[in-house]
Amino acid sequence: MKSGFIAVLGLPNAGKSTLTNALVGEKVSIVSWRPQTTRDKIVGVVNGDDYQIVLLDTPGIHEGKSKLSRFMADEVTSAKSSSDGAMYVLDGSRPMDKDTFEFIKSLAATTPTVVVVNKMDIADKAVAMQTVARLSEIKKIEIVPISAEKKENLDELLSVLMPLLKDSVPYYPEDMYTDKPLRFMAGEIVREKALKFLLAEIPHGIGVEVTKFDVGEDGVTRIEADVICEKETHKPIIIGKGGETLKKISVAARKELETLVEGKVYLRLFVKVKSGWKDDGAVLTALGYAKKK
Ligand SMILES: Nc1nc2c(ncn2[C@@H]2O[C@H](COP(=O)(O)OP(=O)(O)OP(=O)(O)O)[C@@H](O)[C@H]2O)c(=O)[nH]1
Ligand SMILES: [Mg+2]
Repeated sequence: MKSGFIAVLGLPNAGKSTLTNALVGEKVSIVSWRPQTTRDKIVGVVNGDDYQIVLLDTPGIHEGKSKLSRFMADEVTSAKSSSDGAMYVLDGSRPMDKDTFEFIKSLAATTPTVVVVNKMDIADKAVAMQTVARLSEIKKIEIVPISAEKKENLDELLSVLMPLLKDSVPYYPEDMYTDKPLRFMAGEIVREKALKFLLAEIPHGIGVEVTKFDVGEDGVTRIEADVICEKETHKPIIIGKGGETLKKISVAARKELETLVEGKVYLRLFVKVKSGWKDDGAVLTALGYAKKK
């Protein structure tokens, strides 16, 4: 039996969470077309007959000054330091910049690294080949072109991840594919739908706090959550004309939550303004964006 922790690293929007979900075969991490979707280190467990890979999906690396940005950066550092190897995910549809090349080079010097060239389904082959050619200058890395969205070449990816694992019993029970409770997943699903239905810059300023998560004797799961935004002017935009936008978010979230809990869900969303919440320790703790002791 071989098992190991693999940190999933890369720039915002590269497809780290899409890939994590594809390998796990379950949705453990939310996905959106906007950068900086993932905020926490998310565990996704891949079980095979004789192996277990514990993926640590991470927030895309970006510069930011808020306490939330620092929390996100710490989550990446912690994933890196607690893993046996790294999977660096690149958006293969864009030319690789010099900083990324240097980052991968220094990563590979300290950690067994597999570089994943993702989005091959939409990539210009010449651009992707150029990236692969440049990367092959780096010693000791494996390079695998894939499409996470289309689930292409994932078997090849798994086979190059195998040597990064250690002889070890599995870390997680076979039926456990993530470590986060349903309550956390509920907040994330609401945030994913908010990212989907809201325009412009507002989504980056959104946090979701689940204030109630009860399973009643009638089997119905009652969930209440606050959608937190930064500015008074954002509130009517999130609610929408006649409550239309919030309704869209709520309906889409409820549908997915019902699949997740395998039962009926009542979901109530409230919009709250908390200016500067990304720097407010108490709010960050309530949202789970604080170091666990
Ligand atoms: N065409 C195509 N799109 C992809 C692929 N993988 C991911 N995407 C899209 O790329 C966008 C970003 O995907 P995510 O998985 O959220 O990216 P991420 O790296 O986790 O982003 P952050 O959490 O913000 O760091 C989404 O719109 C995905 O649907 C792929 O293989 N092909
Ligand atoms: Mg992500």
